[in-house]
Amino acid sequence: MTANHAPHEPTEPHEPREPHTPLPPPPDQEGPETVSPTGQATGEDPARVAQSGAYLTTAQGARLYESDHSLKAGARGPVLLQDHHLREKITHFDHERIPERVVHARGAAAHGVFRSYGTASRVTKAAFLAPDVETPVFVRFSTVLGSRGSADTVRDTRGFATKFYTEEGTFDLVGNNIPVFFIQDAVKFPDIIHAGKPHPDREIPQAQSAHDTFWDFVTLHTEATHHTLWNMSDRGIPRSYRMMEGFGVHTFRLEAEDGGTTLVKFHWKPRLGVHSLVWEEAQIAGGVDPDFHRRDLHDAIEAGAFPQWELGIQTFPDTPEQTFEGIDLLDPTKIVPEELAPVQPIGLLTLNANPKNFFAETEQVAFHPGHLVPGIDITDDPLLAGRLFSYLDTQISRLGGPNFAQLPINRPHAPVNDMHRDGMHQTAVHTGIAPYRPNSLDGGCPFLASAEQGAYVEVPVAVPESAKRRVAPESFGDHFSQPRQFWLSMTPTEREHIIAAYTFELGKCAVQAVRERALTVLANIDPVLCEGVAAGLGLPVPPATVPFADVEPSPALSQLGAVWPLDGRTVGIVTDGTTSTDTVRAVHDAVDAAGMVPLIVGPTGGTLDATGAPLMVRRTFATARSVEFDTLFLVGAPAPGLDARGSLDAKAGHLPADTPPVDPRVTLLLNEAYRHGKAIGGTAGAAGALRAAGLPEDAPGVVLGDDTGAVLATLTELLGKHRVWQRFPSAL
Ligand code: HDE
Repeated sequence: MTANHAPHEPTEPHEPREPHTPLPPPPDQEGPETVSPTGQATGEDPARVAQSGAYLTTAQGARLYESDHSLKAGARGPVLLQDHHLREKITHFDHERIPERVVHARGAAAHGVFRSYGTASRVTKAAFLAPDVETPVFVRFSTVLGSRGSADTVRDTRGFATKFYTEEGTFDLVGNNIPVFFIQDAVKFPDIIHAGKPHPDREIPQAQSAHDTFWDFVTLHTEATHHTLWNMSDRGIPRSYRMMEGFGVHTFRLEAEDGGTTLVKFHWKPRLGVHSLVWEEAQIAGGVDPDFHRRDLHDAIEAGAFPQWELGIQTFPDTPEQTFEGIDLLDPTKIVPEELAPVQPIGLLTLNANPKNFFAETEQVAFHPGHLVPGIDITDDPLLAGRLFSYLDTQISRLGGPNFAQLPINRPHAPVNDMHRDGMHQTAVHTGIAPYRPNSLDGGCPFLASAEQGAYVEVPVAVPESAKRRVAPESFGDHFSQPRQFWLSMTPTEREHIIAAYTFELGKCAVQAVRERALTVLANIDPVLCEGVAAGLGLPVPPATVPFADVEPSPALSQLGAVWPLDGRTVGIVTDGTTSTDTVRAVHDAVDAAGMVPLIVGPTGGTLDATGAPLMVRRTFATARSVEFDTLFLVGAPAPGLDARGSLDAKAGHLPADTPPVDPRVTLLLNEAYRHGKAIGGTAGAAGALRAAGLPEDAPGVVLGDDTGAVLATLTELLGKHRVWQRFPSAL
């Protein structure tokens, strides 16, 4: 038997023949220890047990001598039913899939750590929020509507669910990237989801809100207006999971050591800022790289550009009214503007390890807003109440029974002694004979804890005295003032994007009455919005049916204006295979040193070695598409060389005579990057490629020159603002 491979040692091209023990999982990927009912470790980590020994075996551990052929009556005879290995292998395969999540089916996740600043300790006794406590976390991001295999970049809300494995038990913060929700009462959840999901007859469209049933529902049910407006804004198409905010949405109640309570809303603030795709980019990415966000998260973590978010809270006095500045804190369709209640940072989340097995971790992780720890309690938000039921219930059908908390990714890091027994997929071997209490036969174990010993004790909030009724509070009836506030808080460019999004989505609706009703809703938000969309649809502008609320804009809602770090941003270094590789390398290394990801794009695969030291090509003109790059740097004169294709463009006669032939794929790359507001830099020789693409050299955000350091410095500055916003002229 040989020694194990070092983890990254290149493997041999042929199948190794000599048996050796399987590689152990890297330390950060080991599952937490299994703990018995009496708090003792119950043996080996199942992740290891699942793959031990050097030989291929049946599920029962019998070694196999052959696994490529079924057992047959002779080489050409029938396959025999007695082939237990065939039957076991196929049967297991037949059951490999579990039901996908009914919502949030498409997701990507990462491991990380949360370090608390301790600033929350004045309002909560939660131990993981005490100063400098580090808590392991697992975070899953998701889209809502699409199936497991749907594209990442669709227009949708994104899930942002965090599992904190605290010493007092697991706390799940199951939030979204949009701070409000479509409905105010859980009983409406099947309605909004049925409306958003594909039509039940043809099961289309996939992962889209641009269809009649969605718009039918949200225009009849106007409490959805605020969330829908956020969806139609750039928030609906994030550039990256790393560049989204997260929100707990509901108001929670924190309890301090002295029993004092505070109402709070949770916010995640990304260190990289909040950035979005432009719609055409999102659509192209949906085709050329449906895994765009999943890949981005994975690659950033692999490259060591660990994404970070600050967790913050808005705090409000816990008054009997549960309102703040007139805003009903129990209404999940309302925000509290940050200008009224600043977000106070309480800790830092860093995602630093990718899952090793998608199914075991990302797919099997089970979140639940009812996973709470002492110091964090719920409020009477009626949407939250329904969620407290739904998440536990859904895991039972999705994960096949009530024992899903035993799956490695779901196991609490606190000792578990719950007296639950048996059930489907029970993997613990419980000991003792008295899983009930009170008992004397197991020595009275386990014991109840007092609040001082860390028991979860609900805050004894008074319940309002009232008759049972199926009604909502009056304040829940205001559906338009905050959508108007959001609209007024947007910059002209963001407003243009919103108008374009509504026009696209409603343009995809076939039913005229739905489009007309949608315009009536928009008329109640703002006339400019309504007129813009009506013009695009070719429909008359209806009058508003409610008076406009007198609201102040909240500048914190706009994504534009600030300058952000560039960690993990992708720079496409496009070259032609004839330029000195030393020049290309210099640009590559400078990009790398700036914390960004340099990707060399060449005419073909392999190595560039025109002059200078050889350099590997990472993308070719055939595999590169603009959406992958945040900015382009053209080195040399890409790309004469592919004469046959390149000269086609020049011959077409629409270019100046001195225009060099340029590969049309490079032209496309440049055109798309330009249209999507991306900065484009290059050496002086790249001017011809820009001309061939019909782009002016002096356009905003285009910078050429042979001082590559200076060009990169300008590109970096532009990229800090995310896009060259001047390329989106706005009439608004
Ligand atoms: Fe969810 N939601 N939800 N939701 N939700 C689920 O639980 C549900 C709501 C959110 O990465 C399901 O395990 C109801 C708001 C995220 O695994 C299900 C209602 C918010 C995820 C469920 C809501 C969310 C889910 C599907 C209205 C933001 C993905 C699979 C009362 C605060 C978690 C599952 C992951 C998933 C029910 C509304 C966020 C069916 C009934 C509001 C991020 O239980």
